Amino acid sequence: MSIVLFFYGQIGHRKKSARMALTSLEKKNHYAILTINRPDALNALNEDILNEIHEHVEGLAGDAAIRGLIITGTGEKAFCAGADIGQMASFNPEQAEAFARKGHKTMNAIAGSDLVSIAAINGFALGGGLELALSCDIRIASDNAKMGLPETGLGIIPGFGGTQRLSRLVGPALALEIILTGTQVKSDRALQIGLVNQVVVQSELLNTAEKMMGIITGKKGPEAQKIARWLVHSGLEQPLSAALEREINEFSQIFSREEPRVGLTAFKEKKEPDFSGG
Ligand code: CO8
Repeated sequence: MSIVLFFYGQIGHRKKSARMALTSLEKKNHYAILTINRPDALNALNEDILNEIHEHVEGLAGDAAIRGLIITGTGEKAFCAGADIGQMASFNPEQAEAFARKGHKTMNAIAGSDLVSIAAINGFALGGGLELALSCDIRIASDNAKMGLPETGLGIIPGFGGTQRLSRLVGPALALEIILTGTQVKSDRALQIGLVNQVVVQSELLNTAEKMMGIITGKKGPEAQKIARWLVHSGLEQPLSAALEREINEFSQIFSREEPRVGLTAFKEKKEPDFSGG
């Protein structure tokens, strides 16, 4: 049975007493689904939403049963249309830095946690919305999704990690094309350039993300997955020779754990491995 938790925050332009859920968290078997609930502003990220996402991720990190996180947005129009433009309009440099740091803290919490993350992109993912998706391990988009970093058209730059995470994912030339033209990349092209892993019809989006997450958090060795994920991410910041050396080291170290015995023996005995013993 799934458990639904609601977090409440304040919407800037509403009266103080009027509070509504800005994000929701639904726990399934071994993963959780985090949904941004601000459809009237196309799920744009204000400080409250950034705080809530961060709290959810921190909370899940303390839940040993949960190994994965799917992030999506309410409705069929937008995953997230970016940082709250209204909130940013009056920023001075100090406020801009504080907001950028808050965004980075949230994105880094997702990327740096032990949770495997999938962004289920159900429509527009622009600016901070795409940056949120880029902080996830895997992106699955609906066929109506449009992704981009339109910030330079607003006279600002991507400030929640986009200049770095996008170029690492698709390469500097495509990242610069996307950033400097501010174009909205449709899902078929996003698939072509490796910005998303898969494109499905809107009605199948969450099912597809859940199915993939079910496979990931199902019958695989959780420690092996954790190490492999860490090697992929941390290796991007290292010279190849050092990253390859680290792989050898981790490969040898894993044999001091129980998981290889469980997995390799099960294969020999033609049984399903049971990694639940840890
Ligand atoms: N922030 C606040 N409100 C928004 C945002 C946003 N990013 N995007 C849409 N909305 C609101 C609209 O104002 C509108 O509200 P209202 O009904 O009250 O007028 C409502 O959502 C619906 O939007 P539209 O009427 O515009 O819907 P359309 O279908 O006509 O257009 C678009 C959809 C194309 C997505 C359009 O809304 C749009 O262009 N939105 C802005 C997209 C954008 O530029 N995003 C980047 C923002 S900047 C950013 O993310 C920087 C991140 C780093 C920050 C660093 C910190 C300093």
